[in-house]
Amino acid sequence: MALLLAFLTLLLRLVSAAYEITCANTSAPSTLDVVSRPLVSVVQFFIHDNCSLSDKFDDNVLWVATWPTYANVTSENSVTVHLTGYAFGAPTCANDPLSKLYYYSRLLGWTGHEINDTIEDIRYNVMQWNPDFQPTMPFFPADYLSWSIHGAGLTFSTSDSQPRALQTSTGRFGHFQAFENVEVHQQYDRPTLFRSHLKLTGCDSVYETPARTSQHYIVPPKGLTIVSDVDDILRIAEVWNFTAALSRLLVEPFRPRGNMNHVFNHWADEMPKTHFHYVSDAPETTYEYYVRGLGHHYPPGSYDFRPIDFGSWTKVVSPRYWNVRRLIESFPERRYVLIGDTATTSTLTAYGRLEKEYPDQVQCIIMRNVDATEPGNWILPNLKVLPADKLLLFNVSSELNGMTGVLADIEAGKVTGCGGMETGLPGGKIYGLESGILSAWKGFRQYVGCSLHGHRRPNWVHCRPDRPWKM
Ligand SMILES: *[C@@H]1O[C@H](CO)[C@@H](O)[C@H](O)[C@H]1NC(C)=O
Ligand SMILES: *[C@@H]1O[C@H](CO)[C@@H](O)[C@H](O)[C@H]1NC(C)=O
Ligand SMILES: *[C@@H]1O[C@H](CO)[C@@H](O)[C@H](O)[C@H]1NC(C)=O
Ligand SMILES: *[C@@H]1O[C@H](CO)[C@@H](O)[C@H](O)[C@H]1NC(C)=O
Ligand SMILES: *[C@@H]1O[C@H](CO)[C@@H](O)[C@H](O)[C@H]1NC(C)=O
Ligand SMILES: CC(=O)N[C@H]1CO[C@H](CO)[C@@H](O)[C@@H]1O
Repeated sequence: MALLLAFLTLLLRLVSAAYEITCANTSAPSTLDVVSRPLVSVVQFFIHDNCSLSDKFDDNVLWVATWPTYANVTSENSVTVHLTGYAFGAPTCANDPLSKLYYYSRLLGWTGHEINDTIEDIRYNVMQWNPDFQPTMPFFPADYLSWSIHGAGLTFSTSDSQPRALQTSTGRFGHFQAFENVEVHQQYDRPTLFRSHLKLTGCDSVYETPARTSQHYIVPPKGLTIVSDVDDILRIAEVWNFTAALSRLLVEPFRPRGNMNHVFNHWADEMPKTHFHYVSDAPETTYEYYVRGLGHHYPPGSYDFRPIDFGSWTKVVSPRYWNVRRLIESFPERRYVLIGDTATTSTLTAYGRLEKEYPDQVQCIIMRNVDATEPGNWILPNLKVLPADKLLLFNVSSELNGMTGVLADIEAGKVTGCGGMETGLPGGKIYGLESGILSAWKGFRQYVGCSLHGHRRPNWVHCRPDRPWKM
């Protein structure tokens, strides 16, 4: 009887709880929206169950989240700015450190770790790293536990223009994306920063909607753009180890990988006209961690993340491809060097496809061979999707030391491809279909076998990250 009651209560909360605030301009749901709704409800329930519904918004503030983007020069005195981000409301409880620790330790529990006294452990450890750990610290951002703002309009303004409405409104999970024309009175020969303000409109007047300052780099039509993935190439993430990846993302400080920060900063010093664009497939709700960390260690640049938007299936599946494609279409006369690592399969497929479709723009693909340095990695790369004649594989960042002059030549249009630095595909270790099947099986064993069973897993499931774990 009690079980039935609990089940009914759960069911009721699943169907009744839509963790969203609706404003004036809601859009009709896409087919994918409708199909994914039951799954989304379950996920939302698990995300929100520690924050009571009455706790909604004590402060009644609806926020806009956004990150540095790019702007292309459209004519002599105007640029087209890429605007993207999401709108959210953070319930008071989402900023409560204890609630954050509760969610974090529960996530750890799913990876198979004993969580009896983890809350105290984590609290202790977080304090070690951040003695002034405050509820507002980026650690496990409130955005994760936030409510989405559906159907809000946006106004855009700059220091010398009046607010005007964007031709878009926020989607079901708060996501928005638009291009907007801005008048400028200057010529640009290198990426140049300017600021604008975004403000939500069309929501109930009980909510406060503060304006958010956003940053944009005006990038000239010609030159070199370095597009880079972030996880396991620019920062230590260890995406193949769920426990480590989770802890690195949610509690540890951002740590650059290898000496890639020195390599990038050297390139930026030597080639001040180069544009850097950072692309991650991490959901956009983690943007603050990435923008803060990369901003601290790497040259300034623009960003793209995985949009929380179920508008179309292809965009859900391959956000990296669509993000870089949008960038190339905005600057069709620029040349591109794409950087990533072999443990992120989405990078391999996206880069391979982009090179096929934009062979004149995509000059060189630089990939870190993760297998050479990280024995724990079980993800097998399908390197065959990459063009052998434009591929530079490296093991450690010192191999990129001779690259600066080559990049300058690519920028100047003096050389094509990787300017003679190509390594081609390595002999022996190339996986085709085999890579998909083997990775899927190993991934299945790790995530389903190890993660879902928790610490009660049967002995025959040999879990690689299956060790007692303390931070
Ligand atoms: C965790 O807590 C349960 C119940 O309080 C207890 O039975 C169990 O022994 C504890 N496990 C560890 C490893 O402390
Ligand atoms: C509502 O959104 C659509 C696009 O999503 C836009 O064309 C329209 O102008 C918006 N209407 C209002 C009143 O903001
Ligand atoms: C600027 O970017 C927009 C959006 O991608 C694109 O439609 C337009 O063609 C670009 N303008 C130029 C001059 O390349
Ligand atoms: C990179 O590592 C691979 C092993 O994964 C090795 O075969 C290769 O020789 C290494 N390359 C260099 C330049 O050290
Ligand atoms: C996974 O990460 C945890 C925590 O950093 C570590 O203790 C464990 O040894 C890792 N497992 C592997 C296989 O690298
Ligand atoms: C708002 C709220 O209910 N927070 C609770 C979330 O769970 C942790 C651990 O059980 C509690 O300590 C918080 O008070």
